[in-house]
Amino acid sequence: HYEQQYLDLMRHIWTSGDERVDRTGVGTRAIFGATMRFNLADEAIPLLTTKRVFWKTATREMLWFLTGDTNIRKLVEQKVHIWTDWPLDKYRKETGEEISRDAFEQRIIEDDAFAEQWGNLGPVYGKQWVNWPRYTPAGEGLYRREKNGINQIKLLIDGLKNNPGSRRHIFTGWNVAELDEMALPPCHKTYQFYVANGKLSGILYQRSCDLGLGFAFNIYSAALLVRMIAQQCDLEPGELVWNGGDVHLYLNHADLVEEQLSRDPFGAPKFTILRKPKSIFDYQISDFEVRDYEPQSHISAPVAV
Ligand code: UFP
Repeated sequence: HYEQQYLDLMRHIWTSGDERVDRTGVGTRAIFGATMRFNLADEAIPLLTTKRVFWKTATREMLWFLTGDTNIRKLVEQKVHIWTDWPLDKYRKETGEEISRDAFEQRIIEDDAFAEQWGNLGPVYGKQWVNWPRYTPAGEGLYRREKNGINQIKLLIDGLKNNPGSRRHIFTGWNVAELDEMALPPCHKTYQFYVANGKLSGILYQRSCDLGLGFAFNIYSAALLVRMIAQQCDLEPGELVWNGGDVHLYLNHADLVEEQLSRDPFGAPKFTILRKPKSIFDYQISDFEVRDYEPQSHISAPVAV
């Protein structure tokens, strides 16, 4: 089963990973460098089956990335809460107000000025993906920042269509000059693509992976992206290769690890795109269907902020 490699990695890290003090102060067990491979042929989709993964939430996030938006408002309006903790934490620290998450999100939805001031995450993924800053010489050694940046996703699709054999099908969120301004520097930081035998394969390089929580989302999202790009380029989906850098389990995820490792993976969920939109930027949540997904129950665990 495709999920076995994930469970094996989880067991390995939990039993023999390095214990490390991490940025969040929670502490982790970690290894450095890991690879997993997932076949995407025949509508296969790497959704974990040993716990429920909220694939619609991940899909909404991916569509939000592709719009270039970096304010949580549009996510919160769709009841996607995955990015709220960072701005909420900042708001509490800077104002001293002990606002609940629900109340904070409500204000983000209702109050334009509040959303503008507190809902921004800085130039995270979407901004870099479709609007990477572009500078042009303005004389006397000065440069001007252009209004429209570089759309890496559009360039990627054009490249795959026009020059499939290229070894430069890459896009990245890791804009070194702007890391300081981001709520969180990109975790799924670099994507590379490869065309052979009418199939599109992708590699995701993830510099930092919370294997208990983040991974389930990240691997599904990467597969979704390969599928959308393949469809746009009239290719079949090939394989998804996942490369992790610092792959870790948080020490307060003991219950999650124990529960998940007691379960056996089961079944083969199928994923279909119901329509071919005119570009990669025109997909809607209703375009995606998951069938035969009968996961075991959701396992909740604390997120380290
Ligand atoms: N993390 C993921 N996947 C993501 C994401 C975050 O696993 O898509 F946004 C986890 C990895 C790490 C933490 O535990 O969040 C980010 O912290 P750091 O920047 O210190 O690596």
